[in-house]
Amino acid sequence: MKKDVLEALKNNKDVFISGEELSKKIGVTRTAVWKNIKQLKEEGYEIESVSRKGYRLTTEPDTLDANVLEIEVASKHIGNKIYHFESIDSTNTIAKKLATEGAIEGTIIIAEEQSGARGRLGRNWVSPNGTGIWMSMILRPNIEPMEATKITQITAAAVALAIKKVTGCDVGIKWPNDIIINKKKVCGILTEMSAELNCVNYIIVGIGINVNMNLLDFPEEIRPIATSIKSCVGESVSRKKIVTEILHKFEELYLDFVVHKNIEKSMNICKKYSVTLGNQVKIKNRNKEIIAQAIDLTEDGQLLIKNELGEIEKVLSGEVSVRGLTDYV
Ligand code: BT5
Repeated sequence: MKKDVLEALKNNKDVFISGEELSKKIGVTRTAVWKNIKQLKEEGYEIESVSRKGYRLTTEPDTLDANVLEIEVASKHIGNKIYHFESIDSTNTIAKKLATEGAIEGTIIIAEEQSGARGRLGRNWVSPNGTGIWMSMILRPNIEPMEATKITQITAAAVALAIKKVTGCDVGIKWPNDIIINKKKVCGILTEMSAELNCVNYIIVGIGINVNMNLLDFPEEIRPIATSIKSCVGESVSRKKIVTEILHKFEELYLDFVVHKNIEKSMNICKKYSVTLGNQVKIKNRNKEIIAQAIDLTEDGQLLIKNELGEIEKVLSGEVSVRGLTDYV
């Protein structure tokens, strides 16, 4: 019911709506409306109340509360169901559990803080409380397991566009799973999958974005390579706006791919924002390290490189560092 009160206030932003109107709209007593308004105020909503005029929502807190996000995202697909946690080990782990239990495509898991967040290859992902976006999406695309790399590219494209639109920051995509601002990593994407030989059961896409932390908030070991949106903008930015924009953009590009089999739009965005293409890269795979020139992305989301012998090779995965970025060692 709190969600209904909030939705009605948000739909009438900047104008007053009377307690009577609210109670009729939602189908509850005026006392119940008042109690919910009181609760919303305690949660940080600034709601003006004037006798004979009613209530008016003036300021909203930057909460990632599931009710609020569901209203904001207002999608029947990506974001149709949102779970919000104060603190959990990893949104990807919870997402996997929910997917195994049958959660539908588009379910989102989001947390204020993660205690055991993962990067690729079991690496650690720093996720402090309240300052970032730590979320996972459950997807059930009807694609071949080999195509999962495309989902990472679609996500990178959606995140880059969303950050650019909400903040105006100059973003770059470092193939395959990083978003870069000012040569440093602002976001990492972790795509995990459960599949049979020829079909995907589910894919979990984890997205970690440093939003409102100051550089000194990062542990010393990642300070040289990590940045936040706040450091770019100069002030705090609404996480809710960024999440909403990501989910909208992702839904558009993802449906283009799974329904219309069109990946071109996403790949063009990945190419346009790429900080990898045209640069010298170092690729580490198991014990091998090669230096090459990154020249293109394939339709499948793989990287095309020209090695030192002038031969063209396809890179499917692996550690890629790009000359000019802070993690190039
Ligand atoms: C990634 O791995 O970049 C994928 C990160 C995905 C995190 C999200 S958060 C929500 C969801 N739930 C999870 O448990 N995970 C996902 P990789 O490319 O392997 O990069 C990991 C490396 O990035 C680490 O070894 C550090 O060097 C660096 N790193 C760790 N935390 C960082 C941070 N907050 N910002 C920038 N760099 C970081």
